[in-house]
Amino acid sequence: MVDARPVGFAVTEGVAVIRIANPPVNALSAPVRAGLSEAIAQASADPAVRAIVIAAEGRTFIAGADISEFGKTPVPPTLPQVIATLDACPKPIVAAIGGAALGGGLEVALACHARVASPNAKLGLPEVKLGLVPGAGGTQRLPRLIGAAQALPLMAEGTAINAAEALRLGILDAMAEGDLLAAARQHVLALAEAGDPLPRLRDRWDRLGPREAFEAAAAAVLKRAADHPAAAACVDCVRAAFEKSFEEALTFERETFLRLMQDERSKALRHVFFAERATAQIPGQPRDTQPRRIEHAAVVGAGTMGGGIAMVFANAGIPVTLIETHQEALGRGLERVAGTYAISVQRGSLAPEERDRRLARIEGRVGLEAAATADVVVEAVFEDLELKREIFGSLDRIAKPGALLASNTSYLDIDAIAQATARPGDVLGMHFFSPANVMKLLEVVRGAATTSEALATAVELGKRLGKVPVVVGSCHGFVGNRMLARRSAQAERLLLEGASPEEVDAALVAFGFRMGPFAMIDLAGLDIGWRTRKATGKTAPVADALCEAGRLGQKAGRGYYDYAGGARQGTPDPAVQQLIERISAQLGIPRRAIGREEITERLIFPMIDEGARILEEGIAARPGDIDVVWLNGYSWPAWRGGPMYYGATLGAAHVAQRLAAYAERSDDESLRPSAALSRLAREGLGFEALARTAA
Ligand code: 3H9
Repeated sequence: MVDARPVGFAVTEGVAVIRIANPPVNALSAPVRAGLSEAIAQASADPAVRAIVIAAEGRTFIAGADISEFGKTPVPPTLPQVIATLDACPKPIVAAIGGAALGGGLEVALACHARVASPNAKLGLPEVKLGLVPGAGGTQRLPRLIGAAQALPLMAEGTAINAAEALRLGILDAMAEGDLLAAARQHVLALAEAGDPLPRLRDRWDRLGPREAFEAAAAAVLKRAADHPAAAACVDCVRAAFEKSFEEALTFERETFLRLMQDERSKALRHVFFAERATAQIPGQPRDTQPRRIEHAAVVGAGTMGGGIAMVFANAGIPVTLIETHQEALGRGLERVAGTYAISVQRGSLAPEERDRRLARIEGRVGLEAAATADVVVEAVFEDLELKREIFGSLDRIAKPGALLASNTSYLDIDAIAQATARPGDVLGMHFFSPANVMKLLEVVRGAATTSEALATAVELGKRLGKVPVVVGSCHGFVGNRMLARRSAQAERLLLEGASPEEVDAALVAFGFRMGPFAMIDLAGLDIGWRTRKATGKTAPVADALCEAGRLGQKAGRGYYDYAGGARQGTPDPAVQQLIERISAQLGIPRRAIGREEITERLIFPMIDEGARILEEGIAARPGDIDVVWLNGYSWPAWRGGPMYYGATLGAAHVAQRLAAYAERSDDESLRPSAALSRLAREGLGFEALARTAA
């Protein structure tokens, strides 16, 4: 019979092996903590036990505290209590680390007397990414092991390091090339036999290193993460190691951890953690769906986007054929790719040899016939439905059976594209975001006929490419751009009602975005939106007038702002203000001073409203999926959880009521709350109620 307890205990030849088995990642849930405490007590009391090894089943050692327990009433023993038991144990204990030892997992290992790991181990204190500090002694023990100046950046940035690096830093005592458990047993027996006082990190105040070195590291951390409360709290906790006794510093760390746990920013970051993982579950997908093998890719169109997508494949080790209609266009595309890699080499973020390996995986070819051997073809040509249908019609003839046929369209109808082939089941959207080799988001657009297998293949491929794939339904603009269109329309409208571009931008920066909408459009170029508007018969009076005046953004030296002399930071331009005022007058829109609160709400609330409609139509499966789209594709500030999470914290009723008031005040019917949002407001429901309706 399989032992179902989450902590196993077995003694062989004087060594007790305490083995954690809590799939999928051995998180330190309440039963694990209780089991660990009991096992340590049992091993301490058993005269047959000379030494102890803590090990774990599966691919991870321990992924840390159980994040799903956060915010709930703590169930004893708490992790600090378990670690105190470890610390007080009179017998030597070694952690046998196979796979990830993160957060509380590393804290357990640090409370042991030594650490032995397999080469695939990954160690880190990533709590800061959840808006927290390590809360079970990590801020005190790691500095006492490798020095405060070395330990601080690891926890304040939350980066995980590999076993070789951990060995170099002295976090690990030994690396096990072969049998990890055997190596850990050998190590712990040697400690027992030596009979020396057990090495406890709590006593190693001497290893903290010079205070000045720590303060210099602290200044660097605070400069990089000036507005990150958890990073600043890490600094305070490590500083306590110099100023307080070990016990006092542990109490300070615990209080800080519990205080941050209540912080709205940490709650939002925890939501992000689970939302990102939930996107992997595709609604309606049979559990046993097997993705197809992808060994060779083709990208049609060597423009900026196509070249970027080819780089994404090459970066992930997948050979790719970049296809153009003419040699000149192909040459330009390949040059652009080589130029982008050259910049990375210049900056030191890419080794020249690795650049060469990546470039060797990209083969340029003229003519669609070159797509014949590809397992996946990504079309990335101009946004023209007829052109795309023509290409897919040809691909249907050329591509091998079972090849995934994907379009990188940003807003066109996937079904209309799929119908140009006799294999619509293999057709879907793979919408990359610009720059494709940088942005994490991948909208995987499911057509009416797309098969589960094709969908699973695209999602699996997206992960292999290092992207965050989110499955969305087909509609104009899908999830991200459809919501962005609502924000852009209000940004334009706010200008006409009296706000300046810099006031609109400043409001979104204050909200937490890195850039406002106008600075962003200036960077991307105004012509992109202009072309789309022309193709779809839409207008945006201010943006159109700027384009007609040749103000196409940074690349033209002028857009919403002035970039005279090649400046990267724009300055307000009186000519733009005059142009806006002239259009307001022509359209008869009265101008007034508009406060920051109204600007922010009129930019953000219509997006939340659109998100509600997207859920009701089943275009997104869960509110969290929409959040993941905005977090990874549009730099929504992570500590605000995403638009739907933010909307939920305010409540649908509040958002709907404000939108209705703005619609009245501005005489702008597009601000009226949708039927979907109004229903939630009326019935006091959360956004997930809409997702259930759609399922
Ligand atoms: C902490 O430790 C605080 C302490 O300092 C103090 C305490 C007092 N809890 O990522 P995956 C789930 S804070 C609960 O897809 P991978 C995850 O939701 C913690 N659940 O796998 C998913 O569930 P589902 C510090 C967790 O192989 C499943 O496991 N630690 C946790 O790509 C698979 O996850 C961290 O922040 C957890 N801690 O990557 C580490 N971790 O299948 C967080 C995972 O239902 N974890 N789940 O969707 C990770 O970074 C990755 O999960 C890991 C595996 C690298 C371990």
